[in-house]
Amino acid sequence: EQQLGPNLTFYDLHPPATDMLEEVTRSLTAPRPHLHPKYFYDEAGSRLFDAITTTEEYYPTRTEAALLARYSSEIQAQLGHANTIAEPGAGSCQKVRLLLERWSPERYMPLEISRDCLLQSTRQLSRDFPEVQIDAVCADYCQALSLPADNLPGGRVVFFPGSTIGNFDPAERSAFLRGLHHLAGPGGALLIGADLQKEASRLNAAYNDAQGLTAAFNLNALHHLNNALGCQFDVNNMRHVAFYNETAQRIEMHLECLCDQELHLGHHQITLKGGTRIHTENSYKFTVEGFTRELMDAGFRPRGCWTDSDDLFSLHLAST
Ligand code: AVI
Repeated sequence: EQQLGPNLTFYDLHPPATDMLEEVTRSLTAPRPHLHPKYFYDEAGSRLFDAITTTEEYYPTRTEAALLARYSSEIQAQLGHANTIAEPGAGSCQKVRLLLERWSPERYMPLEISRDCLLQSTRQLSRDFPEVQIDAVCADYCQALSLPADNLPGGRVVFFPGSTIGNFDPAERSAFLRGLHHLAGPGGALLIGADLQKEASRLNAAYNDAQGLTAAFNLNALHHLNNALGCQFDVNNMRHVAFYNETAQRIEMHLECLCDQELHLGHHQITLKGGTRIHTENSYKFTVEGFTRELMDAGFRPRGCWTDSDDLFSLHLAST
């Protein structure tokens, strides 16, 4: 525990370093080659993601922001007094600013695996919100979710925006929602964003923007692996593929090899044949009823749901 400013405390839970080489080797040599979406987010990837959120086609971020701006007081009324806002995977801590302004909580607890990102964003935040105590926790998701749930009066509001929940597969998702229930603690609540099912054309456009930012974001995972592991992906001969899988109700992103790719993974050399697809992300899309059911299955009591007039995106409030 380190005091970094009058209202900024830093807690380092020392997230365990994963063996990236081992993990990537295993997933690229699997019968269906895949990569975990976390590999999108090196520095360049995080910048590309921010750029995606400003494109015309990618509606989730701005639609959710508009919902938060429009309904923040209604949500607060449902909540009672929100003493603490906890945010797993807080990243740049941008989205929470509106809630800090409007709800004036006593404490904000961002949980983030990237130490640099956490330090940078909370230093600025603590200056902008001198009246909010910021407890910055460097931890990975799993550690974060098993933190001791102290009984703060009025409970804790867990904020999980962006429909990041859609990037978890169904089994992981239900375990993760249970983890969020634990993190919120007794008398706590969850405010979570979930992207909604809609016409395939709209979804396909959102993941195939005309500027090619989503393609660059997907391909950047390979630059990341080249830089970190020296894999020698020939990125110019890989192609971004994204489509809505209606049966599974999810966007799938893949990277397709346009020719054979000879990869160096530590002491091993592997070949991915031309035409092979590496599955890099799923982004599940929900119905209000379906997502409400998932919240209930994780032990939450639904308190409210807000959607935009085009039913693009939903914000759900649930109590523990
Ligand atoms: C972070 N996550 C919610 C984004 C999504 O839409 O699933 C990641 C993303 N992938 C492509 N574009 C954006």
